[in-house]
Amino acid sequence: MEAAAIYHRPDSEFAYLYQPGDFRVRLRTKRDDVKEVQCFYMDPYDAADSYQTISMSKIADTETFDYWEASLDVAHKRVQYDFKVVGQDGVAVLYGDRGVFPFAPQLIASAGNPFRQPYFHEIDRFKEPDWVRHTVWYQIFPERFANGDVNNDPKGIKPWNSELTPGRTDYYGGDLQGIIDHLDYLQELGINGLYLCPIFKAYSNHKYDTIDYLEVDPDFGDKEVFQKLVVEAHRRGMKVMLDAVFNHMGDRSVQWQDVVVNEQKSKFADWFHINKFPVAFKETDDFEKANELTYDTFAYTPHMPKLNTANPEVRDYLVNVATYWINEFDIDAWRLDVANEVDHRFWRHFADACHAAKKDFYILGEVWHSSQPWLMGDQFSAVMNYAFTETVVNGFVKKTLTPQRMVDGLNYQRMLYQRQVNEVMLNTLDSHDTARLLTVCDDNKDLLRQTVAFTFLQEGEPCIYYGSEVGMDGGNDPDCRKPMNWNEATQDHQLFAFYQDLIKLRLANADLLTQGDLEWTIVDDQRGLIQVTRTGEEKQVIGTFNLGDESQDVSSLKLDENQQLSQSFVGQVLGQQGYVIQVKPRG
Ligand code: ARE
Ligand code: CA
Repeated sequence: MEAAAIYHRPDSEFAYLYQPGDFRVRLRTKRDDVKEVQCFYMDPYDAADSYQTISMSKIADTETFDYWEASLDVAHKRVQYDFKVVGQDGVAVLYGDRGVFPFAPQLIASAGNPFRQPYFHEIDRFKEPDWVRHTVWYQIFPERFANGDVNNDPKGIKPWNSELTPGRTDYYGGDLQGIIDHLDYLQELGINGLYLCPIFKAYSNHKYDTIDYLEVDPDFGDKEVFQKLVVEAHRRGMKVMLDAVFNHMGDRSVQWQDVVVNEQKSKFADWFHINKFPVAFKETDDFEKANELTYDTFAYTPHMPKLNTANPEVRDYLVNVATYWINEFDIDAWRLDVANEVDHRFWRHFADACHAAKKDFYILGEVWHSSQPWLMGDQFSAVMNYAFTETVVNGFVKKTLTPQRMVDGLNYQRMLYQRQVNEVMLNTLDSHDTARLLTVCDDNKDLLRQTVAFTFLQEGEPCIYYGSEVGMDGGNDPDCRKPMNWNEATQDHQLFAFYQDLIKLRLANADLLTQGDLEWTIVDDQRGLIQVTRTGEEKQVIGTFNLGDESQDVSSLKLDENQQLSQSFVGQVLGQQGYVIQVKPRG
């Protein structure tokens, strides 16, 4: 047995309070190397009376690892624990805080060896906002969704055209009133979470170069309209998430302009990361990129000077912005722009202030890679799960991963986080920063439907990027930001119905699809078949997908023919890009 591969770490995704009183321990071992794992645990101050043992179950495996988990019934608020690990070769070791030892019963729980969870503090527990589990998100780029008020149109807007690639500096007049006017449309679609890209006063059409965090951009309307949007959304059972751009400000802000003029003497000199005065840069032919910058920015975009969030003045200013929109407008969540480049201490202050303002507030970080440092319960609730959904796209669409490798990748990422974190991740297959899924699918709508259907069965919440539901396409930014297609004649109504059905299924089984067991009941590279089975208290949702390039006879699976959520499934034959989703009583 590969004892060196055995891994556990206390106070991490390997040992955590899932829910009050439900303490989960995980162990990682080399794939197929271990046949059983037992956990011995007790209260360190009452070992004799509290000693218990439990056998751990294998909950996931990847190409290299097996993952074991158990829920310890811990009556007291402390626990010490160690593991008996038995290899396929019969070798047994005891694994604890001091490493691995040849197993001997008298070693169990001996003074020096067990791991410790010193004391369970509810305040430390990762508390997910439960409402997020019952949400399907819809992302809106406000400038391009709907023009509800021509009086706020910027000068020189282009005619509303959902076919043409917008220019980087084009305006079409989208605004908040336009969103209000289409809340019934969104309610008919069935989504119940609005994720808006930035709406505060800023210079560009994307508003990521903020001028004033405490004003709605006049192109989009004003605070009164925004208040109405929130009220109307809440009336329809929709939550509202805004975009907090705290990594940087726009260079047309009062603060930055003061630095340009007064240099070191400016009272905002320490609000930014300035390396040399005067602040300057050398233009390049790409106006988003500059050379010889004397200050830090987002990417190398001179128009986005990076904020010094370690400065208490900046921290207080931004935390005040965060709580202002919660207290005055009752928003439900913040999406954090470039979240991974802002310091952790700031995010802890920010999170405490948001939760003080609204207990079940949702904090979603934009992080495109593994995000454990932000997801231990003191900063974010979740991240935009790009890493996860890129694995889905690589398996279903780009075929750079076999079904097995894709499942391995999904499991690997699931095991990076505590269970309740995975249950509130935002799973988006495309966004304002990526090409649209239909374009990535090369306009193959069957393939799009199959990929989306699979994503709707995962633990995290799906997010639909505006216009996907009516078949909009688009390449990378800015082509993925074309004005919404409101032309009934060219909207894909079949696709709309597909999304409606999927959203209905998701919300009707939200508890099961977020918290139910997840088992890969079929992963067959030869036939290109994947089946994921989600199991709740009374029901199961079983999704079977054909990722191969041939039809497959699946009669042995006895899939129910008259499943309304299926594609290319006839006579127990599952065609290419076929899928069938069954909901049935627990077997
Ligand atoms: C402009 C150009 C883009 C170019 C970008 C960066 O249009 O083609 O890629 O500059 O040089 C906003 C506007 C963008 C504009 C940008 C700069 O919406 O149109 O893009 O400002 O002026 C990384 C960051 C991630 C960031 C993306 C864009 O990690 O945080 O880059 N996303 C947020 C917002 C954007 C916004 C900004 C940041 C700036 O969502 O809309 O851009 O406030 C890989 C990497 C990721 C990388 C990702 C996308 O996956 O792992 O780290 O994201 O590609 O490039
Ligand atoms: Ca307008």
